[in-house]
Amino acid sequence: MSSQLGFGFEQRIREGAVLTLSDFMDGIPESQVPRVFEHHDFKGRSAELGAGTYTVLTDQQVGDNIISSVRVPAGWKVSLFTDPGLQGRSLVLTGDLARLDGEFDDKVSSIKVERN
Ligand SMILES: [Ca+2]
Repeated sequence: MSSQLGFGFEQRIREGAVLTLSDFMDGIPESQVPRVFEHHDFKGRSAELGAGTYTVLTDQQVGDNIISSVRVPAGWKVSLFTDPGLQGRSLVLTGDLARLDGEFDDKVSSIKVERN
């Protein structure tokens, strides 16, 4: 992927590092960044995810097998995966989803976030 942000995250993605929000937030208004939620209807604990590849989900990203809804602002694409390392079943979102279905609810283990 090409870097529009210029923080050098491509190198860290290749190395398989877990990226944190602070790696990407500089200069991007918070409301324009995708956010994942612990519960349906955008409730519970939540975390903003800047552009990048989250090969595992730490508590900073709400956690593994916990996410139940996702806000995706216009211009973003969020790909959810049921296994770590962008493996397993996948679901691509380009808009808000208030209720993940049974295939993905509490089963998301890695995420790719891109700007369209
Ligand atoms: Ca949940």
